[in-house]
Amino acid sequence: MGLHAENLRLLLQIGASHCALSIEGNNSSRQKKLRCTEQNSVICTLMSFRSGFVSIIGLPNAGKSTLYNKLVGEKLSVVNPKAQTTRHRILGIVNREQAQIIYSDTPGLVRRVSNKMHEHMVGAVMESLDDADVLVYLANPKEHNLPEAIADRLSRSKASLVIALNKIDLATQEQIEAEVEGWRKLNPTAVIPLSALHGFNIISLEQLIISLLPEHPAYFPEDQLTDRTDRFFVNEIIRGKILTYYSQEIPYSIEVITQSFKDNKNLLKIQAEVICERESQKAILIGQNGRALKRTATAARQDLEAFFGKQVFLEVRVKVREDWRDKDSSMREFGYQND
Ligand SMILES: Nc1nc2c(ncn2[C@@H]2O[C@H](COP(=O)(O)OP(=O)(O)O)[C@@H](O)[C@H]2O)c(=O)[nH]1
Ligand SMILES: [Mg+2]
Repeated sequence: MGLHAENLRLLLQIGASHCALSIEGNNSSRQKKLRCTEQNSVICTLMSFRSGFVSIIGLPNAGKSTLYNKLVGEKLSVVNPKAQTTRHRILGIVNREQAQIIYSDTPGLVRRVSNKMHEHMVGAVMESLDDADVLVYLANPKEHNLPEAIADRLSRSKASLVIALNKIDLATQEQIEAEVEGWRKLNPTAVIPLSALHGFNIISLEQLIISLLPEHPAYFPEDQLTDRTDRFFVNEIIRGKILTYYSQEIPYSIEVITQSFKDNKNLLKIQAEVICERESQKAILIGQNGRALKRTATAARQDLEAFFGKQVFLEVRVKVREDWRDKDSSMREFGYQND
């Protein structure tokens, strides 16, 4: 395994033959003891560093983005009761003393692929399955089996499978025990009940995940939180507000692009465009006397200020681009390619 000097954690213990340090429980076998010839009679315990990719997958509304934000410790992903809130794969990088965990939030498994954007969303899930060292399948209460497409793909995957039963705050102890037993029959590496919303069992899940990661040096620098740009998060935060404030087809028909992002020390100046598919949608988005858009932009600005930790000046316009969800050119422009 390509262990790199920078990523090794050396524990020096003078005169002792063993140094107890563990990420969790029973991992003494993973500790390698070295005798350092340069330092007379010093025993070094070499603790392996672990790093790898963890994909959170599941049906729409399972709570994947909620869990992802909890694990990453930042609100990187939009959470909303409406299905298909997450459109892209977003990497969230967590650094611990002995490990770097790279989480992927993924779009929910779309049952009916009806446009190019859906194709992209399915592609993003499949890509995250192929890369993963650990797969966390987040199940809803009363869900008893993996979706066929996932089960099929998993049979060919080398990743460890963790079944996480979410929303246990909505279930009784007996129901949870019965569901854990049911899922164990599929022989996953582990089954863990949790509540992403209430932060229950999240630390245990992280410890379990670390124990399943391969020994590997960190993939990303320690100060990097994600693979996405500031502009991407601006788009997502504005889109999140549109999901909240509009109904029916509007949230599914829009895209947001940041036209300009200027960081002037204490003030961020942001100009963004909301792209919709029809004039009628534009009218709804703007609302009477611009009231609907104003409300959306104000809420987005507040979230942007919290996210970036500084004052934000936000300008939002609405534009029509017919059928953008089915055009290759728009797909490329809006970052819907699986690479
Ligand atoms: N009661 C309950 N609701 C949850 C829990 N986790 C997530 N939710 C809710 O489920 C909905 C969908 O969450 P989201 O993270 O967007 O799901 P995703 O589509 O799988 O990414 C939101 O309204 C969340 O607040 C949980 O542990 N308990
Ligand atoms: Mg989501």
